Order: sequence, then C-alpha cells, then structure tokens
Amino acid sequence: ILLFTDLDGTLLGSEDYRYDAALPLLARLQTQQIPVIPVTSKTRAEVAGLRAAVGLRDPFVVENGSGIFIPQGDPRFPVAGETWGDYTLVRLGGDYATTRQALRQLEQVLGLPLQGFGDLTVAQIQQLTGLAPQDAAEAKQRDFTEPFVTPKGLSPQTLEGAAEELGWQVVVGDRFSHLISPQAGKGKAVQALVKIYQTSDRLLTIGLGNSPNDLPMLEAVDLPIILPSVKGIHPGLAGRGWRVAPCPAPEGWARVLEEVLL
Ligand code: 2M8
Repeated sequence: ILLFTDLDGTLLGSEDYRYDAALPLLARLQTQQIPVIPVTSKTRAEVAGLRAAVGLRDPFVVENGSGIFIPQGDPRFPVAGETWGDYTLVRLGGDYATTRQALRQLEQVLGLPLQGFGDLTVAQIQQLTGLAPQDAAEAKQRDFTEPFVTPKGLSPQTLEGAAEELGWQVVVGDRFSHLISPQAGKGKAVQALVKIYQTSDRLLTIGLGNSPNDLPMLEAVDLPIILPSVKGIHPGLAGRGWRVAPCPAPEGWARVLEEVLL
C-alpha cells in the first residue's frame, strides 16, 4: 500500500491545522510500514516541520506537485536529482522567481492586480490563513509556486484560461488560487512516485484530498477518498462516486482509513 495525502483540510483541520486526532493511526501506519506521503500546496519548510513533529520518514510532495523530496541514504530510492540538504529533489516545476514574473503577466492578461504571497507580509498571511507567525513565515518561503488571493467575481475557469494563454496553470486550493508550472501537478508527482516505489508486487495506491487541486492526485490512485468540510464535500469534487470520509479532518482522515484498512 502507498498512501498519498493532502494536508490542509484533509489530514489537518481546515481552520486550526490540528492533527492530534490522527496521531494514533499515523503511528500504526508507521508500524505497518505503510508509507504516508504528503502531497500538498505547502512549502518544503512547512512540510519538513510537520514531518519532524509527526515522525514521518517517507518522501513528500510540495507546492502542488512541483517538487518531490526524497530522504537521502534510503536504499529503496536510487533516484537521480538535485541535492537539497538531506533530500534529493526530483523537480517538476520551475523556480519561484520565474513564477513571480508570470504572476505579473497574469495581471496584464486579466487587467487586474493580484496579491501573491510574495506581495504580502507575514502578518498579512497570518491574517488570511490563521497560521501562527512561524508557520506563516514558512508558508512564505516558496521554492516553486505562488499562491494568490482569488479576485472576487472571477470564476476558476476564467483564471485557468488566462493562465493557459501564458502557458501556465492555475489550480484552486482551500483559500487561495495557485500559479504553477505547466509540467507540475499533484497527479504527475503521484505517478512519478508510484514508478519510484514500484516493485514486482502490485501496489495499492490510496489518495485523500478535499479541494479541486487534489483532483489529479485522486484520479491517479486506485482508491480516491474525499474529505468533507463542515459544509459537505467541495462542489468541484462532487458526482464522481468516490468514497467520502464520515466527518471533516483530522478525525475524518483517521476514521475513513480505519474503515478502509481494517
Ligand atoms: C496555501 O495552501 C492552501 C491549501 O490548499 C490554500 O490554498 O488554501 C499554501 O500556500 C500553504 O503554503 C499555506 O500553508 C496554506 C495556509 O492556509 O495556504
């Protein structure tokens, strides 16, 4: 089994980012040697902190499938890539400076100012997200992609279309829209990791997500699972007949996996 999971609103509570209700199950998955692979919009700095706090040792995917970070020295993963600290980076997305330039071009196409994380102070990011100061600072340390405040009255289709004109992608997260490279994406990162893990035994892949940016990941796994919010499942994920967790994160994450794995 390979378990791919989004973080915000999926493993972490969507308002308070808590994960304590998932800790017993996370410990059990570790004992059973089932890899838990975060696939998130968050940055390397944010995920590294969470992995250390929760005791995860598996690879992780950051910034909407722009970078796959693989712990160095693990003989299971003889992959080529750039060395970033203790990790090998398999890069799918381009660098942050280029994405920032693309954000300015997207403004021109839309004829609207856009507020990206690079235009906001840590205090403003805290206000918009409810993150603690240190966590907001880590969310601002971007390596690849730019989250931006979705302008009022613009449909996701309009934003996606304008980005496509420029040869970029916009994906919709919980609170923000994200500008990402055309070669990046959660689905592509999951497919690359399945290849890296592939052994002679058939792998069962499970994916958990709650937002439209999780769609490509959910489509790439054998067992897709949707986490609802208190208002129900996101309309962008509705109508697919996928399994839905019995309640929101983090309890829902643990409960649906208990149902599936037992
Ligand atoms: C951003 O991502 C979320 C996840 O879907 C969003 O779009 O609402 C990211 O930039 C991430 O780095 C940050 O931690 C999060 C905080 O809510 O927002």
